[in-house]
Amino acid sequence: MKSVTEISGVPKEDLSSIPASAHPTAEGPAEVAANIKYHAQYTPHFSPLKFEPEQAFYATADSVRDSLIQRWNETYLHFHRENPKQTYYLSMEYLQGRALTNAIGNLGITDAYAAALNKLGHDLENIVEQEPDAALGNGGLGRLASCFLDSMATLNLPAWGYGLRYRYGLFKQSITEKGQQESAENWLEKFSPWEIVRHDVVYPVRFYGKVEVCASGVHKWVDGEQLQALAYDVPIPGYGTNNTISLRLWEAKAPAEDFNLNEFNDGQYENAAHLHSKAQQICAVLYPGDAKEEGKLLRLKQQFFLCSASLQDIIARFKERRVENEPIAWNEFPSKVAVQMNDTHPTLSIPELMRILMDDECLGWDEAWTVTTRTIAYTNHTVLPEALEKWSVALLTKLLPRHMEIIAEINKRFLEMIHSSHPDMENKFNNMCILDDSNPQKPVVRMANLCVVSSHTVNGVAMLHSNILKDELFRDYVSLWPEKFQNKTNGITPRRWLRFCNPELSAIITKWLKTDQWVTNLDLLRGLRQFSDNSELQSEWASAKMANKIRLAQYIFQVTGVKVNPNSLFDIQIKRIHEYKRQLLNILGAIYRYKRLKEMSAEERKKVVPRTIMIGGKAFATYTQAKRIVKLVNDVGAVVNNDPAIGDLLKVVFIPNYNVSVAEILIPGSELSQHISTAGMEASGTSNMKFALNGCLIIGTLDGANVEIREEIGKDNFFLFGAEAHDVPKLRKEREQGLFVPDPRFEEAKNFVKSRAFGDYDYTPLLDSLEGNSGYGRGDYFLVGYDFPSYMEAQSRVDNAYKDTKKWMKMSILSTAGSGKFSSDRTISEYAKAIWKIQECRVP
Ligand code: 26Q
Repeated sequence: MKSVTEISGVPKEDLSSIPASAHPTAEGPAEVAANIKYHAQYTPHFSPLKFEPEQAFYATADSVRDSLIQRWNETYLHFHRENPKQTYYLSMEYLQGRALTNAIGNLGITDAYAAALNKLGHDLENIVEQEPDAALGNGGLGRLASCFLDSMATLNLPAWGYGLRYRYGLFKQSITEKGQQESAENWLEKFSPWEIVRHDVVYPVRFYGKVEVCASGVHKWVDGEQLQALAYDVPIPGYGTNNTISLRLWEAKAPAEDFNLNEFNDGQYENAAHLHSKAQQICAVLYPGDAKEEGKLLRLKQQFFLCSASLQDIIARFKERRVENEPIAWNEFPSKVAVQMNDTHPTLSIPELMRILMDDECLGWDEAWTVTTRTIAYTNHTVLPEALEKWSVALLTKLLPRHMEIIAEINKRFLEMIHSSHPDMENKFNNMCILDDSNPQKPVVRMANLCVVSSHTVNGVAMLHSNILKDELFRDYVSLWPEKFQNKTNGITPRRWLRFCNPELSAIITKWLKTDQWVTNLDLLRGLRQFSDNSELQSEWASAKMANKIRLAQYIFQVTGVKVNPNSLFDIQIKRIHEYKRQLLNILGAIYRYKRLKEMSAEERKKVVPRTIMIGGKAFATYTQAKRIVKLVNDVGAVVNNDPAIGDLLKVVFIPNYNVSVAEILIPGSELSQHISTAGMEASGTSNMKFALNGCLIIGTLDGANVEIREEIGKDNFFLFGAEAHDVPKLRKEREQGLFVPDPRFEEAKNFVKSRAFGDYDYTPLLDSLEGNSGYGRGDYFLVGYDFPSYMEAQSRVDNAYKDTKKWMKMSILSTAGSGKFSSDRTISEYAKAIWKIQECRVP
């Protein structure tokens, strides 16, 4: 048989000279090439007769996987021997994106792989694009979890992640005449080279059943149905270290013996595999629609599945690592284990840990409670009432009868404690209790309250957000436990979000700082400040930005067919589509700009700064109002972009199917980005940090992490507008009283839409959300109208600043220079020190 590469696409040299031999720890180009060729031939996923980019990607990934597995084994062994306290990050979401560039970058073998692929007739840049995104998350919360893993590994912390291995990730978005369409994102269609299936790590997980009380008084959860959780480990390499940690993703499967061969042979195929198909449902999709009861039940099953499997695994490890033959010292559990809950989604780990300790390990309530509350901590990511999880008591009782008993007991004991120790707080019961039976027909469990009562630490994700938690949402608890509440301002990994996605700018930074240490010590970026006026740096900075803008323009043309001018101001808003994020404010601003442009004389138009407005993001499939916003952006684009009178002066582009990989193209090419949520509603935001780090200026409200970004980069370098969080309730009230007087420009923009300037689609329900005087979602709850004039005024400041290129470049350099604080390395160090109490455990 011919060797694979001899018959590949366009061989650059005589490929037959490259042996197909295994070099699992290869670091030089020749050995790497041989190892890639080895995988193409001996662990093929396709016919070995082909070596097109896709085949080359899988062979390359398999080769990188060799290096990862080696380090990952060493890390596990090292942690096992050292037995340090370890953190387990529980999250229903991880937005990992692609792994290849990140893996070879973190391992420091990018050049070797680029050279090796060249030898094999391929281009690294082209190969990495073959990889589908792993999108096991929605947005900020999932991406945060992924950035955290990168930092935990890089900081050599004994920590790892637990999640679910969804068969289909976040839906794929396409845009048609009707607006957003969703289709399944089959990221596992081919297979994932980055996971290691662990047939040795399997746990039973029970649903339904009943509670029996033994003669000893011990409760036992029995019967119901049992599935199995099977582990898939994804190695997470740190940057510039051997430490490689695990993201352990659980998959549900039915026990093998549950396949009924007799039924199958009898032709009853569906019955025979009944439990198998039930198991498949659990990890089928991220966020099953929950309009119906079935959807709610499935989501609850997913949450419990994650909690139960992870805790069994954590406890097994705790037992495995104790001194041989010694009894289990449960009081030491919290000095070996820290569990962090990413929002309330893994809350069931609280009653599940209690249940295991009491019912399986025979601890008493008090002892179990001490262990649980010293182990578990909770991060809150939202104050929006509709995003605070509530589960119906009926549903919990049916699916998890023993857990419901335990939750009720936690509630009862909490209320008794208040009654006896803080009788003055009894009037706060309604706010603080875990069980809410204000509607006796449908009592619910408030998961956030359960988390606050049962965690040793509760944190918000930006200073402003943490203060809102303390002053409003959790105010009553603060008087009970002031020490419990902390802030941990979010961060992003500088590896993915600067070093790898923006190599041009990275090289300039390294050159001027005379070190590349900033990649792991982002505060060093501050050193750029002294050069912010330097015209040589400014011109290098400008050319890097231009190169990235050109690349972005090409991408836009490829996915939308719209030609945008790289000399226009690139203005971007990318995030989940939500009314509180106010993409509607952005597009109404664009509509007003368009209308003005049309009314201008040719002479006036000459003074206008050309602008390309890009908006991207997915709307939840059942969120009708958000989908109308997507439709409006696309309709406006269709008119504006084809208006010959406007030309390059304005383009409005909707970027379809926004995801991590798309963000990696958009962010480096951005000049202005919009973070314009109604003040007090965005817990933190993390894309604001990514943009600022890449030298993009921000137009934004005093919300979430914007507040701290503005402080770090300097007030003069931030285009601030809008109401402040503490004014919002008063403004809403004034609105209810009919005191709001809209700005004429706002009326003009809305009327332009009403005039059907952008097509026949009926935008009445969307525009109506900006009218009226009362009620959630009506009466302009998100204050778009109130903030509009101040937004437009800030946009004029943007245009003026952009006319002065030197000034703009200086601001851009200062944005990057001021972004050091927003490294997830800083965030994770703070968690490690103040919440988890864990220390570095570096693999030699
Ligand atoms: C709630 C109830 C029922 C079903 C689903 C949910 C649900 C699901 C996902 C609630 C919230 C989420 C996701 C929230 C999220 O992504 N929050 C973002 O977290 C980021 C990281 O901290 C912050 O930067 C963002 O400000 C915040 O919106």
